[in-house]
Amino acid sequence: MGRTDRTPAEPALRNSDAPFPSSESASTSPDETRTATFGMGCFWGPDARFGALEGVVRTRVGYAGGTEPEPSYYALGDHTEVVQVEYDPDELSYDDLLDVFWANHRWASSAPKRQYRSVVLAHDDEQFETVRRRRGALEERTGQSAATEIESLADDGFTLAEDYHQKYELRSTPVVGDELEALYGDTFVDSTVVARLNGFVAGHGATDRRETLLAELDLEPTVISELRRGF
Ligand code: MHO
Repeated sequence: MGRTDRTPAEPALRNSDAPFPSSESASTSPDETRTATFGMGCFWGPDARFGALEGVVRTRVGYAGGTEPEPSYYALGDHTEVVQVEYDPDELSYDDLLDVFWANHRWASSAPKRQYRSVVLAHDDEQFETVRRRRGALEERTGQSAATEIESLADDGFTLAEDYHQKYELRSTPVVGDELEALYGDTFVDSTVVARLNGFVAGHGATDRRETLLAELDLEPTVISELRRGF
């Protein structure tokens, strides 16, 4: 008796009711988050890169920017692989995310396929104008013209990709991927801890942040040592 059936927000954490890793934010959970959507080549890499950033609450990969109904990886139609980043605006700005976006893909040449094009899907007019201004400044600074397209994301414009594409780096880490998938179940994709670990195993994030998160994890020693190998 006395037990509750409440599902812990982050089952891998020692304090598994915590919705957010304590070391990552002064607040336990941001009241308000914002979302940004970027196409920048194969979505596996950006999923990890953004997931490692302090202030990012969750990442998801999917398909957007086309008209084909119900796209999937093998029936993409005119869609593009994108990463959707949900973030705490008190910790990160949209401009910070745009810095990461342009610093980490080939924006100056058009991609060989529409699947991998450079595109920002703006969630509102403010984002749209910010990207326009920033793209102009980038071109001016570098003297190169940017292939990056700017479009408005329709309300139903994002289709979540198949499970096996979500947090790909972590999923493909031996032992760890299976363990975390089993532990999190349906909440794997939306977990902040899983997003961080996906980034950290891909080599992103500072050592002290990786170690702090490791110390908060309530996982088998074999899982921890596999994670550490990836770090
Ligand atoms: N790395 C793969 C692309 C996968 S991505 C989800 C490849 O080189 O074919 O598009």
